[in-house]
Amino acid sequence: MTMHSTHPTRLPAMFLVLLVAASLSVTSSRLSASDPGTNDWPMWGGTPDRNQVSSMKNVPSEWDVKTKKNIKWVAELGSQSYGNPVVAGGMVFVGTNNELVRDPKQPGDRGVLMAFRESNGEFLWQHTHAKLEAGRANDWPFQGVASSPAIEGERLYYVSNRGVVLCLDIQGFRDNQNDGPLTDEKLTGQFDADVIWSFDMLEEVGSYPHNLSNSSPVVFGDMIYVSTSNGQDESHVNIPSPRAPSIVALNKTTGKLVWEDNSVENRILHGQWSTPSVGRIGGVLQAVSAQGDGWVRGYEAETGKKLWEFDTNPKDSVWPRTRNELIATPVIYQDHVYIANGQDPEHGEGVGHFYAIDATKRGDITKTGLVWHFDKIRRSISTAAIADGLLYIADFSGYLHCLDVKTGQEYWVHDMLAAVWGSPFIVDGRVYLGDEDGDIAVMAHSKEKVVIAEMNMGSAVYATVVPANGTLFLNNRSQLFAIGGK
Ligand SMILES: [Ca+2]
Ligand SMILES: [Ca+2]
Repeated sequence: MTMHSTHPTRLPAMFLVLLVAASLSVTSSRLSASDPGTNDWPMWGGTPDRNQVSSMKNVPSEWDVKTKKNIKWVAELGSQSYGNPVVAGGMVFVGTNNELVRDPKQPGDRGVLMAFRESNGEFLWQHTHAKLEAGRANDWPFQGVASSPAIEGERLYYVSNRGVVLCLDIQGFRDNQNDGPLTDEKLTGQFDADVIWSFDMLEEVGSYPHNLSNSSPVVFGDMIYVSTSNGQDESHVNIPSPRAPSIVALNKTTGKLVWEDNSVENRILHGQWSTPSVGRIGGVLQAVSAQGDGWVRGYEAETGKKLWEFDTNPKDSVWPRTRNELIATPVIYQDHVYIANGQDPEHGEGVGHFYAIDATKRGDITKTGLVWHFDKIRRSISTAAIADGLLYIADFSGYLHCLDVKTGQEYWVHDMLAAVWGSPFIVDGRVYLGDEDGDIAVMAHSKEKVVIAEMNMGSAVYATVVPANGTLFLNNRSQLFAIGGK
Protein backbone atom coordinates (compact mmCIF):
# COMPACT_ATOMS: atom_id res chain seq x y z
CA MET A 1 0.00 0.00 0.00
CA THR A 2 2.11 2.82 -1.16
CA MET A 3 0.37 5.96 -0.25
CA HIS A 4 2.04 9.11 -1.35
CA SER A 5 5.78 8.97 -1.53
CA THR A 6 6.15 12.62 -2.36
CA HIS A 7 8.51 14.43 -0.11
CA PRO A 8 7.59 18.05 0.49
CA THR A 9 10.09 20.53 1.78
CA ARG A 10 10.78 20.40 5.47
CA LEU A 11 8.50 22.42 7.65
CA PRO A 12 9.83 24.93 10.14
CA ALA A 13 11.02 23.09 13.22
CA MET A 14 8.62 24.91 15.47
CA PHE A 15 5.08 23.99 16.12
CA LEU A 16 2.48 26.67 15.89
CA VAL A 17 -0.07 27.19 18.58
CA LEU A 18 -3.05 29.40 18.03
CA LEU A 19 -5.08 29.66 21.14
CA VAL A 20 -8.39 31.13 20.16
CA ALA A 21 -10.82 30.03 22.76
CA ALA A 22 -11.09 28.77 26.25
CA SER A 23 -12.22 25.21 26.70
CA LEU A 24 -15.84 24.39 26.23
CA SER A 25 -17.81 22.56 28.82
CA VAL A 26 -20.09 19.96 27.30
CA THR A 27 -22.30 17.42 28.92
CA SER A 28 -23.03 14.34 26.89
CA SER A 29 -26.66 13.40 26.84
CA ARG A 30 -27.87 9.85 26.27
CA LEU A 31 -24.87 7.63 25.59
CA SER A 32 -24.96 4.83 23.09
CA ALA A 33 -22.95 1.62 23.38
CA SER A 34 -20.64 3.05 20.73
CA ASP A 35 -19.68 6.05 22.83
CA PRO A 36 -16.73 6.04 25.22
CA GLY A 37 -18.90 8.04 27.65
CA THR A 38 -15.98 9.99 29.06
CA ASN A 39 -15.91 12.89 26.59
CA ASP A 40 -12.54 11.54 25.45
CA TRP A 41 -11.84 9.66 22.19
CA PRO A 42 -9.38 7.01 23.33
CA MET A 43 -9.09 4.76 20.25
CA TRP A 44 -9.93 4.46 16.55
CA GLY A 45 -13.74 4.46 16.51
CA GLY A 46 -13.89 5.57 20.15
CA THR A 47 -14.94 2.13 21.42
CA PRO A 48 -13.93 -1.45 20.52
CA ASP A 49 -16.99 -1.87 18.22
CA ARG A 50 -15.41 0.86 16.03
CA ASN A 51 -18.72 2.50 15.13
CA GLN A 52 -17.83 6.03 13.99
CA VAL A 53 -20.35 7.83 16.16
CA SER A 54 -20.46 10.01 19.28
CA SER A 55 -23.33 11.31 21.40
CA MET A 56 -21.48 14.56 22.10
CA LYS A 57 -23.40 17.81 21.67
CA ASN A 58 -22.45 21.38 20.84
CA VAL A 59 -19.56 20.61 18.53
CA PRO A 60 -18.84 23.08 15.71
CA SER A 61 -20.39 22.67 12.28
CA GLU A 62 -18.40 25.40 10.57
CA TRP A 63 -14.87 26.75 10.74
CA ASP A 64 -12.28 28.45 8.58
CA VAL A 65 -8.61 27.52 8.74
CA LYS A 66 -7.57 30.70 6.90
CA THR A 67 -9.31 33.23 9.14
CA LYS A 68 -8.99 30.90 12.19
CA LYS A 69 -12.73 31.14 12.82
CA ASN A 70 -13.58 28.31 15.27
CA ILE A 71 -9.95 27.09 15.22
CA LYS A 72 -8.66 26.71 18.78
CA TRP A 73 -5.15 25.71 17.84
CA VAL A 74 -3.01 24.19 15.12
CA ALA A 75 0.00 21.95 15.76
CA GLU A 76 2.58 21.10 13.11
CA LEU A 77 3.15 17.44 12.19
CA GLY A 78 5.51 15.81 9.69
CA SER A 79 4.76 15.89 5.96
CA GLN A 80 2.54 12.76 5.78
CA SER A 81 0.00 11.82 8.44
CA TYR A 82 -2.18 8.78 7.72
CA GLY A 83 -3.30 7.91 11.21
CA ASN A 84 -6.18 9.38 13.16
CA PRO A 85 -5.93 11.46 16.32
CA VAL A 86 -7.00 10.01 19.63
CA VAL A 87 -7.73 12.05 22.75
CA ALA A 88 -7.40 10.98 26.38
CA GLY A 89 -5.98 12.20 29.67
CA GLY A 90 -5.88 15.82 28.50
CA MET A 91 -3.66 14.90 25.56
CA VAL A 92 -3.99 14.36 21.81
CA PHE A 93 -1.86 11.68 20.10
CA VAL A 94 -1.28 11.27 16.37
CA GLY A 95 1.09 9.41 14.07
CA THR A 96 3.13 11.15 11.38
CA ASN A 97 6.61 11.09 9.79
CA ASN A 98 9.82 12.85 10.84
CA GLU A 99 9.91 15.64 8.24
CA LEU A 100 9.39 18.07 11.10
CA VAL A 101 12.58 17.15 12.96
CA ARG A 102 11.83 18.10 16.54
CA ASP A 103 15.00 16.53 17.91
CA PRO A 104 18.33 16.81 16.00
CA LYS A 105 19.46 13.63 17.80
CA GLN A 106 16.70 11.75 15.92
CA PRO A 107 17.22 12.81 12.28
CA GLY A 108 16.24 11.34 8.94
CA ASP A 109 13.26 9.34 7.77
CA ARG A 110 11.35 7.92 10.75
CA GLY A 111 7.90 7.08 11.90
CA VAL A 112 6.79 9.36 14.73
CA LEU A 113 4.07 9.32 17.36
CA MET A 114 3.49 12.81 18.79
CA ALA A 115 1.68 13.85 21.98
CA PHE A 116 0.15 17.32 22.42
CA ARG A 117 -1.65 19.05 25.25
CA GLU A 118 -5.37 18.96 24.48
CA SER A 119 -6.10 22.44 25.82
CA ASN A 120 -3.55 24.42 23.79
CA GLY A 121 -1.69 22.13 21.36
CA GLU A 122 1.62 22.34 23.23
CA PHE A 123 4.01 19.59 22.07
CA LEU A 124 4.67 17.23 24.99
CA TRP A 125 6.68 14.24 23.78
CA GLN A 126 7.31 11.96 20.82
CA HIS A 127 8.49 8.49 19.98
CA THR A 128 10.44 8.06 16.74
CA HIS A 129 11.30 4.87 14.87
CA ALA A 130 14.00 4.57 12.19
CA LYS A 131 12.81 2.89 9.01
CA LEU A 132 13.32 -0.86 8.62
CA GLU A 133 16.54 -1.75 6.88
CA ALA A 134 14.60 -3.78 4.28
CA GLY A 135 13.27 -0.49 2.92
CA ARG A 136 10.11 -0.02 0.89
CA ALA A 137 9.13 -3.68 0.78
CA ASN A 138 8.30 -3.57 4.51
CA ASP A 139 8.43 0.11 5.49
CA TRP A 140 7.67 2.59 2.72
CA PRO A 141 9.75 5.80 2.77
CA PHE A 142 8.21 8.84 4.50
CA GLN A 143 4.99 7.02 5.48
CA GLY A 144 5.54 7.41 9.20
CA VAL A 145 3.32 5.92 11.88
CA ALA A 146 -0.11 5.12 10.38
CA SER A 147 -1.51 3.32 13.44
CA SER A 148 -4.03 5.17 15.61
CA PRO A 149 -3.16 4.53 19.26
CA ALA A 150 -5.52 3.03 21.80
CA ILE A 151 -5.43 4.44 25.32
CA GLU A 152 -6.68 2.96 28.56
CA GLY A 153 -5.89 4.80 31.75
CA GLU A 154 -2.22 5.73 31.72
CA ARG A 155 -1.31 3.22 28.99
CA LEU A 156 -1.11 3.84 25.24
CA TYR A 157 -0.79 1.08 22.61
CA TYR A 158 0.13 1.44 18.94
CA VAL A 159 2.06 -0.23 16.11
CA SER A 160 5.22 1.41 14.80
CA ASN A 161 6.29 1.51 11.15
CA ARG A 162 8.72 -1.30 12.13
CA GLY A 163 5.85 -3.67 12.94
CA VAL A 164 6.43 -3.41 16.69
CA VAL A 165 3.46 -3.22 19.07
CA LEU A 166 4.34 -0.74 21.81
CA CYS A 167 2.91 0.05 25.22
CA LEU A 168 3.84 3.53 26.45
CA ASP A 169 3.18 5.63 29.55
CA ILE A 170 1.02 8.55 28.38
CA GLN A 171 2.93 10.82 30.79
CA GLY A 172 6.27 9.92 29.18
CA PHE A 173 9.17 10.91 31.43
CA ARG A 174 7.38 14.07 32.53
CA ASP A 175 6.30 12.14 35.65
CA ASN A 176 10.03 11.61 36.43
CA GLN A 177 9.51 7.85 36.43
CA ASN A 178 10.80 5.29 34.00
CA ASP A 179 7.97 2.76 33.90
CA GLY A 180 8.84 -0.83 33.08
CA PRO A 181 9.54 -3.70 32.63
CA LEU A 182 11.36 -1.91 29.80
CA THR A 183 13.65 0.68 31.40
CA ASP A 184 16.69 0.81 29.10
CA GLU A 185 15.48 3.63 26.82
CA LYS A 186 18.39 5.60 25.37
CA LEU A 187 16.47 8.87 25.33
CA THR A 188 14.86 9.78 28.63
CA GLY A 189 14.31 13.54 28.39
CA GLN A 190 10.98 15.27 28.94
CA PHE A 191 10.22 15.16 25.19
CA ASP A 192 10.96 11.42 24.87
CA ALA A 193 8.67 8.41 25.17
CA ASP A 194 8.57 6.07 28.17
CA VAL A 195 8.20 2.53 26.80
CA ILE A 196 6.67 -0.09 29.08
CA TRP A 197 6.86 -3.10 26.80
CA SER A 198 7.21 -3.91 23.13
CA PHE A 199 6.30 -6.87 20.93
CA ASP A 200 8.12 -7.15 17.60
CA MET A 201 5.69 -8.86 15.20
CA LEU A 202 8.51 -9.51 12.69
CA GLU A 203 10.62 -11.36 15.25
CA GLU A 204 7.95 -12.91 17.44
CA VAL A 205 5.42 -14.18 14.88
CA GLY A 206 7.35 -13.83 11.61
CA SER A 207 5.23 -11.09 10.06
CA TYR A 208 6.43 -9.79 6.70
CA PRO A 209 4.50 -6.51 6.42
CA HIS A 210 3.74 -5.43 2.87
CA ASN A 211 4.89 -1.79 2.53
CA LEU A 212 3.81 -0.75 6.03
CA SER A 213 2.57 -1.99 9.39
CA ASN A 214 -0.44 0.16 10.23
CA SER A 215 -2.85 -1.65 12.55
CA SER A 216 -4.69 0.34 15.21
CA PRO A 217 -4.88 -1.81 18.36
CA VAL A 218 -8.15 -2.42 20.14
CA VAL A 219 -8.15 -2.89 23.93
CA PHE A 220 -10.70 -5.08 25.64
CA GLY A 221 -10.46 -6.74 29.05
CA ASP A 222 -6.91 -7.96 29.65
CA MET A 223 -6.01 -8.02 25.98
CA ILE A 224 -5.15 -5.97 22.97
CA TYR A 225 -5.82 -7.18 19.43
CA VAL A 226 -3.65 -6.19 16.47
CA SER A 227 -3.41 -7.07 12.77
CA THR A 228 0.09 -8.06 11.66
CA SER A 229 0.03 -6.53 8.13
CA ASN A 230 1.70 -9.75 6.90
CA GLY A 231 1.64 -9.80 3.09
CA GLN A 232 3.31 -10.33 -0.25
CA ASP A 233 6.79 -9.17 -1.11
CA GLU A 234 7.49 -6.61 -3.79
CA SER A 235 7.08 -9.18 -6.56
CA HIS A 236 3.36 -9.18 -5.68
CA VAL A 237 3.53 -12.94 -6.24
CA ASN A 238 5.53 -14.41 -3.35
CA ILE A 239 4.32 -14.57 0.24
CA PRO A 240 7.58 -14.83 2.19
CA SER A 241 5.92 -15.71 5.50
CA PRO A 242 2.79 -17.79 4.79
CA ARG A 243 2.74 -19.18 8.33
CA ALA A 244 2.61 -15.81 10.06
CA PRO A 245 -0.73 -14.90 11.64
CA SER A 246 -3.10 -12.20 10.40
CA ILE A 247 -4.13 -11.28 13.93
CA VAL A 248 -2.46 -11.50 17.34
CA ALA A 249 -3.95 -11.09 20.81
CA LEU A 250 -1.52 -9.86 23.47
CA ASN A 251 -1.82 -9.52 27.22
CA LYS A 252 -2.04 -5.74 27.71
CA THR A 253 -0.04 -5.78 30.95
CA THR A 254 2.85 -8.03 29.93
CA GLY A 255 2.87 -7.76 26.13
CA LYS A 256 2.97 -11.57 25.88
CA LEU A 257 1.28 -13.42 23.04
CA VAL A 258 -2.05 -14.98 24.11
CA TRP A 259 -3.28 -16.27 20.77
CA GLU A 260 -2.74 -15.89 17.04
CA ASP A 261 -4.56 -17.06 13.91
CA ASN A 262 -3.46 -17.75 10.36
CA SER A 263 -6.56 -18.88 8.50
CA VAL A 264 -5.37 -16.97 5.43
CA GLU A 265 -2.18 -19.04 4.96
CA ASN A 266 -0.80 -18.42 1.46
CA ARG A 267 -3.95 -16.83 0.06
CA ILE A 268 -3.03 -13.21 0.81
CA LEU A 269 -4.07 -11.16 -2.22
CA HIS A 270 -1.70 -8.28 -1.41
CA GLY A 271 -1.29 -6.93 2.15
CA GLN A 272 -3.28 -6.93 5.41
CA TRP A 273 -4.06 -3.39 6.52
CA SER A 274 -7.38 -3.70 8.26
CA THR A 275 -7.65 -3.30 11.99
CA PRO A 276 -9.69 -5.49 14.39
CA SER A 277 -12.86 -4.76 16.35
CA VAL A 278 -14.22 -6.34 19.53
CA GLY A 279 -17.80 -6.63 20.73
CA ARG A 280 -20.42 -8.85 22.27
CA ILE A 281 -22.33 -10.56 19.47
CA GLY A 282 -25.18 -12.91 20.31
CA GLY A 283 -23.87 -12.97 23.88
CA VAL A 284 -20.35 -14.04 22.85
CA LEU A 285 -17.41 -11.68 23.13
CA GLN A 286 -15.85 -11.69 19.65
CA ALA A 287 -12.74 -10.25 18.01
CA VAL A 288 -13.56 -9.52 14.37
CA SER A 289 -10.76 -9.31 11.82
CA ALA A 290 -10.84 -8.45 8.09
CA GLN A 291 -8.07 -10.40 6.40
CA GLY A 292 -5.85 -10.52 3.34
CA ASP A 293 -7.84 -13.12 1.40
CA GLY A 294 -10.90 -10.83 1.39
CA TRP A 295 -12.65 -12.80 4.15
CA VAL A 296 -13.84 -11.41 7.49
CA ARG A 297 -13.42 -13.73 10.48
CA GLY A 298 -14.87 -13.75 13.98
CA TYR A 299 -13.06 -15.28 16.97
CA GLU A 300 -13.90 -15.96 20.57
CA ALA A 301 -12.03 -12.96 21.95
CA GLU A 302 -10.49 -14.68 24.98
CA THR A 303 -9.30 -17.89 23.30
CA GLY A 304 -8.94 -17.15 19.59
CA LYS A 305 -11.28 -19.99 18.68
CA LYS A 306 -12.55 -19.26 15.18
CA LEU A 307 -16.35 -18.92 15.14
CA TRP A 308 -17.23 -17.83 11.62
CA GLU A 309 -15.88 -16.58 8.32
CA PHE A 310 -17.45 -14.60 5.49
CA ASP A 311 -16.17 -14.09 1.92
CA THR A 312 -16.67 -10.46 0.80
CA ASN A 313 -15.96 -11.27 -2.86
CA PRO A 314 -18.29 -12.83 -5.44
CA LYS A 315 -16.95 -16.30 -6.24
CA ASP A 316 -16.40 -15.39 -9.91
CA SER A 317 -14.39 -12.25 -9.12
CA VAL A 318 -10.76 -12.00 -10.23
CA TRP A 319 -7.92 -10.23 -8.44
CA PRO A 320 -7.16 -7.42 -8.98
CA ARG A 321 -9.81 -6.43 -11.51
CA THR A 322 -12.92 -7.36 -9.53
CA ARG A 323 -11.69 -9.24 -6.45
CA ASN A 324 -10.91 -6.93 -3.54
CA GLU A 325 -8.96 -6.92 -0.31
CA LEU A 326 -10.17 -5.54 3.02
CA ILE A 327 -8.61 -2.34 4.34
CA ALA A 328 -11.63 -0.87 6.15
CA THR A 329 -12.35 -1.71 9.78
CA PRO A 330 -15.32 -4.00 10.56
CA VAL A 331 -18.01 -2.25 12.62
CA ILE A 332 -19.97 -4.28 15.18
CA TYR A 333 -23.54 -3.09 15.72
CA GLN A 334 -26.47 -4.99 17.21
CA ASP A 335 -25.09 -8.52 16.52
CA HIS A 336 -24.14 -7.60 12.96
CA VAL A 337 -20.80 -6.79 11.34
CA TYR A 338 -20.69 -4.08 8.66
CA ILE A 339 -17.79 -3.74 6.24
CA ALA A 340 -16.83 -2.55 2.74
CA ASN A 341 -14.12 -4.10 0.60
CA GLY A 342 -11.76 -2.27 -1.74
CA GLN A 343 -8.11 -1.97 -2.66
CA ASP A 344 -4.90 -0.13 -1.96
CA PRO A 345 -5.47 3.50 -3.06
CA GLU A 346 -2.56 3.09 -5.48
CA HIS A 347 -4.76 0.66 -7.45
CA GLY A 348 -7.30 3.42 -8.11
CA GLU A 349 -11.04 3.05 -8.50
CA GLY A 350 -13.10 -0.06 -9.19
CA VAL A 351 -16.13 -2.09 -8.17
CA GLY A 352 -16.73 -2.55 -4.46
CA HIS A 353 -19.07 -4.31 -2.07
CA PHE A 354 -20.61 -3.52 1.28
CA TYR A 355 -22.14 -6.14 3.58
CA ALA A 356 -24.27 -6.49 6.67
CA ILE A 357 -23.30 -9.84 8.24
CA ASP A 358 -25.15 -11.74 10.97
CA ALA A 359 -22.20 -12.70 13.15
CA THR A 360 -24.25 -14.94 15.45
CA LYS A 361 -23.98 -17.65 12.76
CA ARG A 362 -21.15 -20.22 12.78
CA GLY A 363 -18.80 -21.73 10.21
CA ASP A 364 -18.66 -20.45 6.62
CA ILE A 365 -21.47 -17.91 6.88
CA THR A 366 -21.02 -16.33 3.44
CA LYS A 367 -24.57 -17.44 2.61
CA THR A 368 -26.17 -18.06 6.00
CA GLY A 369 -24.89 -14.83 7.57
CA LEU A 370 -25.70 -12.50 4.69
CA VAL A 371 -28.22 -9.92 5.91
CA TRP A 372 -27.86 -7.58 2.95
CA HIS A 373 -25.36 -6.68 0.25
CA PHE A 374 -24.96 -3.18 -1.22
CA ASP A 375 -23.24 -3.39 -4.61
CA LYS A 376 -23.63 0.22 -5.76
CA ILE A 377 -20.51 1.16 -3.83
CA ARG A 378 -17.09 1.55 -5.42
CA ARG A 379 -13.85 0.23 -3.87
CA SER A 380 -13.70 1.53 -0.32
CA ILE A 381 -11.20 1.75 2.51
CA SER A 382 -13.69 3.59 4.74
CA THR A 383 -15.34 2.42 7.94
CA ALA A 384 -19.09 2.72 8.51
CA ALA A 385 -20.93 5.06 10.89
CA ILE A 386 -24.30 3.88 12.21
CA ALA A 387 -26.98 5.64 14.30
CA ASP A 388 -30.78 6.01 14.44
CA GLY A 389 -31.40 3.43 11.71
CA LEU A 390 -29.04 5.11 9.23
CA LEU A 391 -25.68 3.85 8.02
CA TYR A 392 -23.13 6.04 6.27
CA ILE A 393 -20.31 4.63 4.18
CA ALA A 394 -17.93 6.37 1.76
CA ASP A 395 -15.95 4.94 -1.15
CA PHE A 396 -12.63 5.70 -2.80
CA SER A 397 -14.43 7.20 -5.81
CA GLY A 398 -15.66 9.93 -3.48
CA TYR A 399 -19.28 8.95 -2.89
CA LEU A 400 -20.88 9.16 0.54
CA HIS A 401 -23.85 6.78 0.78
CA CYS A 402 -26.65 7.00 3.33
CA LEU A 403 -28.34 3.58 3.71
CA ASP A 404 -31.07 2.04 5.79
CA VAL A 405 -29.16 -0.06 8.34
CA LYS A 406 -31.83 -2.79 8.35
CA THR A 407 -32.26 -3.24 4.58
CA GLY A 408 -29.31 -1.59 2.82
CA GLN A 409 -31.75 0.57 0.85
CA GLU A 410 -30.04 3.78 -0.28
CA TYR A 411 -31.59 7.06 0.86
CA TRP A 412 -29.09 9.37 -0.77
CA VAL A 413 -25.59 9.70 -2.17
CA HIS A 414 -23.28 12.70 -2.10
CA ASP A 415 -20.35 13.16 -4.47
CA MET A 416 -17.31 14.58 -2.68
CA LEU A 417 -15.59 15.06 -6.08
CA ALA A 418 -12.32 13.64 -4.70
CA ALA A 419 -11.02 10.33 -3.35
CA VAL A 420 -12.01 9.47 0.22
CA TRP A 421 -9.52 7.68 2.53
CA GLY A 422 -11.17 8.55 5.82
CA SER A 423 -14.54 7.62 7.24
CA PRO A 424 -17.85 9.37 7.80
CA PHE A 425 -18.44 10.42 11.39
CA ILE A 426 -21.82 11.04 13.10
CA VAL A 427 -21.95 13.59 15.91
CA ASP A 428 -24.45 16.21 17.08
CA GLY A 429 -27.00 15.52 14.33
CA ARG A 430 -24.44 15.82 11.55
CA VAL A 431 -22.16 13.64 9.42
CA TYR A 432 -18.58 14.80 8.79
CA LEU A 433 -16.36 13.47 5.99
CA GLY A 434 -13.02 14.59 4.54
CA ASP A 435 -11.40 13.93 1.15
CA GLU A 436 -8.09 13.99 -0.66
CA ASP A 437 -8.67 17.57 -1.86
CA GLY A 438 -8.73 18.57 1.80
CA ASP A 439 -12.45 19.33 1.77
CA ILE A 440 -14.66 18.47 4.74
CA ALA A 441 -18.36 18.04 4.01
CA VAL A 442 -20.81 18.46 6.86
CA MET A 443 -24.16 16.81 6.08
CA ALA A 444 -27.36 16.51 8.06
CA HIS A 445 -27.69 13.13 9.83
CA SER A 446 -30.96 12.46 8.04
CA LYS A 447 -32.77 10.40 5.42
CA GLU A 448 -32.88 13.60 3.40
CA LYS A 449 -29.68 14.88 1.87
CA VAL A 450 -28.75 18.29 3.27
CA VAL A 451 -25.30 19.83 2.84
CA ILE A 452 -24.75 22.01 5.90
CA ALA A 453 -21.23 23.23 5.23
CA GLU A 454 -18.06 22.56 3.24
CA MET A 455 -14.63 23.68 4.40
CA ASN A 456 -11.12 23.18 3.06
CA MET A 457 -8.31 22.14 5.40
CA GLY A 458 -5.42 23.34 3.19
CA SER A 459 -4.07 19.88 2.26
CA ALA A 460 -5.28 16.32 1.75
CA VAL A 461 -7.33 14.80 4.57
CA TYR A 462 -6.70 11.04 5.03
CA ALA A 463 -8.07 11.05 8.56
CA THR A 464 -11.50 11.06 10.17
CA VAL A 465 -12.97 13.87 12.27
CA VAL A 466 -13.07 12.88 15.95
CA PRO A 467 -14.71 14.67 18.91
CA ALA A 468 -13.50 15.14 22.46
CA ASN A 469 -14.77 17.49 25.16
CA GLY A 470 -16.78 19.56 22.69
CA THR A 471 -13.88 20.06 20.30
CA LEU A 472 -13.31 18.33 16.96
CA PHE A 473 -9.81 17.05 16.18
CA LEU A 474 -8.65 16.48 12.64
CA ASN A 475 -5.33 16.18 10.88
CA ASN A 476 -4.55 16.96 7.28
CA ARG A 477 -1.23 15.79 5.78
CA SER A 478 0.93 17.96 7.99
CA GLN A 479 -1.12 19.71 10.67
CA LEU A 480 -3.33 18.79 13.60
CA PHE A 481 -6.33 21.06 14.16
CA ALA A 482 -8.42 21.56 17.28
CA ILE A 483 -11.72 22.92 16.03
CA GLY A 484 -14.00 24.54 18.57
CA GLY A 485 -15.95 27.63 19.46
CA LYS A 486 -15.44 30.05 22.27
CA1 LIG B 1 6.83 7.59 33.11
CA1 LIG C 1 10.16 2.63 30.45
